[in-house]
Amino acid sequence: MKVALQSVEAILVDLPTIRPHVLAMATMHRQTIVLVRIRTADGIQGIGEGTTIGGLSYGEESAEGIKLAIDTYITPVLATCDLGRVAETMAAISRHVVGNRIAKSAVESALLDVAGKRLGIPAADLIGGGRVRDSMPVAWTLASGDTGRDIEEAEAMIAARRHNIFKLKIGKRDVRADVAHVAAIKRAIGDRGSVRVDVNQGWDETQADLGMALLAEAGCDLVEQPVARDALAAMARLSARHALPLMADEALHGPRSAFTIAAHAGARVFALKIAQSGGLLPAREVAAIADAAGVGLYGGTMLEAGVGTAASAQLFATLPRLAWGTELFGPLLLTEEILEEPLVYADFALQVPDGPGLGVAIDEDRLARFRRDRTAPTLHVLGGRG
Ligand code: MUC
Ligand code: MG
Repeated sequence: MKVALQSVEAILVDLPTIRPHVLAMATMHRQTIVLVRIRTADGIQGIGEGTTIGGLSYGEESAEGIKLAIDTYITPVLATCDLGRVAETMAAISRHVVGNRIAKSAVESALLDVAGKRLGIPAADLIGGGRVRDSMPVAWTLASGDTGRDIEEAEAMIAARRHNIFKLKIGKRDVRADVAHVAAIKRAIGDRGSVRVDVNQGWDETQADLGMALLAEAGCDLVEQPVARDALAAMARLSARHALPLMADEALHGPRSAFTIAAHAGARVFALKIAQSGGLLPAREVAAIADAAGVGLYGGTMLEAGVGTAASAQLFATLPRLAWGTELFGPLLLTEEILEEPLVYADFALQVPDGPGLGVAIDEDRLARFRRDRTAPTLHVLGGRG
């Protein structure tokens, strides 16, 4: 029987961060997430999340644009679809909406939540034939902007057994100053943790050559997106010249870009993100391309809150190879929890929620407190049962 749409809500939610998060292109003091709530005519509610970083400074989609794409262009397509058929619904959306991968990922997550709830199984069982792991390692990003504070933060994380993989945000300062910062943190942590960097496209190829050579000496394990996302030839040359693995992040936009990067040996590792890929299903295709090409996988984040993090975890739980772990720490960077039950982080890992669908529920009181349109929610209500 066709599963018809009852209503769609795309809700902007502003959540403060626990400290300023300093990236090469922006300093975050809060995170804006877009929560999507899809209700079906037969009474099931699915939730999804679309989130980006730093307004429009990271990519082409902003939180406000994600909401607009869903409200104005995706909702009318959803109204024509059998929502029980997730892949078919997403294909219909893609016929009408080009790009807008984060918006699509949020909607696809909500549809998988609906589908899982209908069948009483986790989303992982729908998309990948089930889990191959119940928990996954989680990195923490040190990005306070201050070396001493970052070391204190790393020490506290190790002591609490929460994280022992650290990603350092660099690319804003002179290369040597950045490497000195990384080297100081690695010296303090020693063998108790892995230190990696994310340059967020901050370098040109010459700077990257110098940076990668110095970072290797400093004991860094991985360099994420050192050069511009469209500098594929430079990524390939850097990958060929340096033993230190280069990870593609901003360069990845779903399966086709993954194939192109892999075919040109532009990266040794992929930062796999459901948002950047356009959903869990296309992200799984990216993972398959990586596996076939011998490219390592790292479970990436767009610093989503609980819903997007749970959706990512549902996918990452199904991947046979996840050599570099994940960075699904988004909810821990926020001062406010909007899930009824927070995700569980313990022993350096995130536990995969095991309820039906995404396995998480929204705390409605907290959502009401932090949604941007506290007085006038946008709810698209469509016809009755169909
Ligand atoms: C990015 O570029 O990888 C992920 C973790 C973090 O601190 O920032 C993000 C975005
Ligand atoms: Mg990155």
